[in-house]
Amino acid sequence: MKIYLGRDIRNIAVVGHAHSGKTTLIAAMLQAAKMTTTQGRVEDGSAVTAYDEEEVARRTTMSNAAAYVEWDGVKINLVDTPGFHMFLYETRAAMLPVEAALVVVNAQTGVEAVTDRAWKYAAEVNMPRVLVINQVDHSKADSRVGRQHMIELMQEKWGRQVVPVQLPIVDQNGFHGVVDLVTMKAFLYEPNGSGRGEVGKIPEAMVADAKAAHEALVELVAEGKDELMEEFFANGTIPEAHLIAALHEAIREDNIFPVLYASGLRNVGTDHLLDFFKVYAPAPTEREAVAAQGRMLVAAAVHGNDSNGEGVIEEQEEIVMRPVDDKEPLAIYVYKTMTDPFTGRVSFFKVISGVMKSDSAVMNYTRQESESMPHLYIMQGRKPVEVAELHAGDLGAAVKLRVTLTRDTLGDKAHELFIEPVSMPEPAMTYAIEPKTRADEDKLAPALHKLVEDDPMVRFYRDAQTNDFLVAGAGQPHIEALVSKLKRRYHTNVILHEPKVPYRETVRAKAEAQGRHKKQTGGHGQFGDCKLRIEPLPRGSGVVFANEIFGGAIPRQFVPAVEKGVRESAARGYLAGYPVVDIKVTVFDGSYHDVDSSEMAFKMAAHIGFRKCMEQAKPGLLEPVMKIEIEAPDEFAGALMSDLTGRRGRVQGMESSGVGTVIRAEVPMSEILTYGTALTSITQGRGSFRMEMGHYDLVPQPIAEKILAAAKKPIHDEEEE
Ligand SMILES: Nc1nc2c(ncn2[C@@H]2O[C@H](COP(=O)(O)OP(=O)(O)O)[C@@H](O)[C@H]2O)c(=O)[nH]1
Ligand SMILES: [Mg+2]
Repeated sequence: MKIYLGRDIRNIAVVGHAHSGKTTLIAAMLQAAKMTTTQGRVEDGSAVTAYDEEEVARRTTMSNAAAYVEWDGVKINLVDTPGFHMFLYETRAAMLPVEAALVVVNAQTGVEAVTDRAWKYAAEVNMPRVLVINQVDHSKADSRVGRQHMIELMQEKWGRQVVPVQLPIVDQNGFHGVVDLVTMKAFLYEPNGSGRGEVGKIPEAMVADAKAAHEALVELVAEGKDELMEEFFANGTIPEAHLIAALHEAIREDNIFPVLYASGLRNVGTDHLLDFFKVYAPAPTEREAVAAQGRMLVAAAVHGNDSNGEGVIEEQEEIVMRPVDDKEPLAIYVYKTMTDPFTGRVSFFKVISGVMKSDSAVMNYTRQESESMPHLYIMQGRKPVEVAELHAGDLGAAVKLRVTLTRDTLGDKAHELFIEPVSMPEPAMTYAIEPKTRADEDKLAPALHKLVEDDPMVRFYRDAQTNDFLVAGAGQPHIEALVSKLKRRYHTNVILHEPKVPYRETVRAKAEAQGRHKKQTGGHGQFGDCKLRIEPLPRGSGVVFANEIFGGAIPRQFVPAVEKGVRESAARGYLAGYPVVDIKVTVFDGSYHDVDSSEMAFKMAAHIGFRKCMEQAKPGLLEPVMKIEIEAPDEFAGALMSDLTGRRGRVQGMESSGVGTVIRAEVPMSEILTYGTALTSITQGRGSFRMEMGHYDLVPQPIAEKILAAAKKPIHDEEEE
């Protein structure tokens, strides 16, 4: 394997709505560059970037994957991303290791919701964007949206910087070529699927259109650049070399978002995409220095000396700007880990700076442990290909690392820094899973542990009260895939239970009550007495305890026992055993007995006082309300809205792109536990959603009554006096 320098590398994230054909397009590019012998297909699991058994079974990408193409002296690293709403956090994370996004737009359906969202993620980090209208071969391509109209829609959405740099050649033989509007050459493809085009003449019928489109492009490129403008006005055009250089710069600076055309399935135009990346996409070394959090040790001479008179070492944090350069100290960032049944754990990383050589000893800054990497690889899907070194800006992988997890930064021991990871949403849904047999129970925790390490969105833990295994993730399909992976890969069978709704209890009024615990058993008695006040606090306040005892009505040493009693009672719940939250409990009076008072007695008194307070303070049930975002083709918007209303949902906003609609709403968690199934049936499988925890809200009384009746928690207490 040839060694590539940063300037000869391109890192591209391939993003866009599910089924726009991203995975197929990558397979086609690999085929066009002869990296594969036959073109991989998503249908039979042979597409290079769709190897995960769950993704193959579901025919959809759920996490990022990497591939590379050696093309005419450059290496193009491609990161395949999911196109489903629920997995958008992965798509967002893919922006970190790349310098450009290839935004794939389906020629049949136009710009769909996830494409637009991915666009926004790219825009947030000023990522250069190249657009490809894909599936142009499809019989329905153009018929729904229309080619010119598609460009107009995209310009409306993303600005007039969206400009074609190609025209597709479509005639009675279907889509079989593209016209390059920079060089004004046509590339014609054989229908054999090899992906290689030949230079030909622009079809007669297209000459006028091509000329007009060329001029529109040239004009936009020249805009705001005086020398180019002058050249343009003097000669009516710009020399090709100047145009190429200016277009490269305009793309790098987000002044132009070029539009190309392709068919992944028929492999038309994909070699030209590779050419385009080579010439126009920025190399990693062209990007600005990467901002990272650094840590410096400074001898704090000014701040004084320690007893030995030596300078005190002080730690300071600073923002480090690290240029993407071989001469800088080594730093790598892990953007993904996966556990492959053949290779074991694979850590995918980007070389931020310096040169990574095999056998380097590196420091994992995040975990503060050393890590050795005897071998370096680049990943072709799941297949590691060994390399000797990787230069600043390249993407690579290491296997079987000891401590390293996703989002860690590693590198040269002496130059510690931390790359800020892309933020992750909290898991939206928690399911209880139950091992089927005793043997499954033993295997479950270690297996889950491995899965959790690969996917930062998954959490698993044991419920302290019920001892259930709980697994949290992005949503139903995510958890289902996990369960199925447990079975396939770790031979662990579990039953997936409906998620439990983490209800809470609270109070709606202020109340005061006395708790008295008095018992005479034989000689020694027990005596505790406290007066408590309970009052509501704003959502999210938890339990606040205050002590307003004056004059020793309760001796100071017993106050912590009162607090303990209050907190225990609150955790145990009053209505149905759900924790009581958002309350302030104040102990303001009480009495004691010299001999019979004890911590135990005061704790009991607090339990009693707490329950009495609750009784009068208008207790209520709180439920989690989720923020949900649903996207589906426009025609389902009405049905989705009325379904949401039936689920006590409150619609917060709705946006339509002309082909797809995004609805944002707040819906109580209990009403959308199995929303995935409902959405599939309402939208005939064409909708997707994601959600996250929103806030807690009071459950309306009639519904609360039903929930409480169903919970039927036994009233456990030592209410006695
Ligand atoms: N006609 C046509 N179908 C395509 C093309 N690219 C992908 N498909 C089909 O669209 C479906 C989704 O493709 P896939 O690559 O998995 O899309 P992704 O979700 O964006 O990765 C598959 O059934 C593909 O065979 C194309 O260029 N033309
Ligand atoms: Mg895919």
